[in-house]
Amino acid sequence: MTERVALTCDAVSHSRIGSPVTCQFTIRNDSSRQLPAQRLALDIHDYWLPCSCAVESVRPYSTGRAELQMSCIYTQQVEDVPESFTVHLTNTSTSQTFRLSFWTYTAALYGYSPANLPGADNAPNFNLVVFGLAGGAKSSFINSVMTLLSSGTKVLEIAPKGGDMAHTTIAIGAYNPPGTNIMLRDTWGLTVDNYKAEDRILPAMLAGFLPRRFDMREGLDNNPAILRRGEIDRQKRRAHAVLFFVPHGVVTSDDEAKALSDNFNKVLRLGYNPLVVVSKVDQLTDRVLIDSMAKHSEIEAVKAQISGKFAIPVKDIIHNVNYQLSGDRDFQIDRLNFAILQMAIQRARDWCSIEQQPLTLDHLLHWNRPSPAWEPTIQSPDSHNSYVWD
Ligand SMILES: Nc1nc2c(ncn2[C@@H]2O[C@H](COP(=O)(O)OP(=O)(O)O)[C@@H](O)[C@H]2O)c(=O)[nH]1
Ligand SMILES: [Mg+2]
Repeated sequence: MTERVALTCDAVSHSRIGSPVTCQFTIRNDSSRQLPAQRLALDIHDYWLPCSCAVESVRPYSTGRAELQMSCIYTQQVEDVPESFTVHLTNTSTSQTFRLSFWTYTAALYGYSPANLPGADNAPNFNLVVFGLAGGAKSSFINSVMTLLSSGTKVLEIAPKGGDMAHTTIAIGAYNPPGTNIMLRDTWGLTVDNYKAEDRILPAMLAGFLPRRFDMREGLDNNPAILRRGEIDRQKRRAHAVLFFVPHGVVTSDDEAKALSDNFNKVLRLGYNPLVVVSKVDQLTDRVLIDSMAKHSEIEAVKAQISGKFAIPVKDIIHNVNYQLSGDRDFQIDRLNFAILQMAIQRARDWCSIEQQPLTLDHLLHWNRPSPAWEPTIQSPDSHNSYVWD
């Protein structure tokens, strides 16, 4: 007799990747015979640990319930995460595949802390500075990460993102996904007119001297009080890794490419090996939305061009796609941004694993002005109560 048994998955816990996922099932018996007590088991898979749960006997034309806790094999990587899983009832031929429509890939990240790493200087968080061209999708990336590290099903929009000048990031932002040791620092976008070679704003920012909400247009030439205040606890804001956002179209603009190249080299001289993120690659191919981690020829071609132009190994360049509209989470977008975040944290850990020479106040005060020392009018640091020194 073929059993007339239907299996539906009613709920999947909003789990973080790496931590167990709890799924609730309904077992409907559409036959006139009692369904015996049995087990509901996950099909063998490279990503999941084998697991099963008890299913009580189900009377004719009735339903039963089961709850399965699925844990991943801890050595598995983000690339291995499947988008769907299959379960079967052990005493019948019923088997069903379900999609996991969203994921939060974060258990591994929650374990990371800079504490005890010699170069971290007791900083509580990994400070990941999101830098790059204005309109390069920096703030959108931060929103993608805040969504990724949340446990909900909806896309979050926390960092103000652009589209028009009024919404472009000017002040420094700092975003700490709840429960993590990650602080994403949003910055003023690079254009052909800012972050000039003689400007100390980027070194001051990376060295942790500048607070959240600091308007980066203000500059520092008339503002040494900020640097003096920032020096007190600069180690907790000091950058541990820099993500360098390059929209794919940059390869067509020489001026912007030069500004990027100059600042890329400046970041290198300041002791960081930036992770280059080529953004908005959905404009190159839609296929990235279907398999975000695969190699797509259009994207690989742009990576090769950028690699040649900036002398960066292709393996240090990763692509990015963000959530565009608030709505529901997406497996492929989460998956790709998790990979970016994981690479950035690895860079931060590498950076922290060696004792780093901090840039001093003296160094910043004398930035590009060897002598005499720069000492313009002193302002009171209290004049900017809105600053947040976190
Ligand atoms: N096509 C596409 N557009 C994006 C993507 N990410 C961001 N954008 C858009 O690019 C514009 C600039 O984004 P924003 O995050 O403000 O850039 P920022 O200046 O670097 O912070 C906004 O209109 C975003 O909606 C993406 O992955 N694909
Ligand atoms: Mg921005």
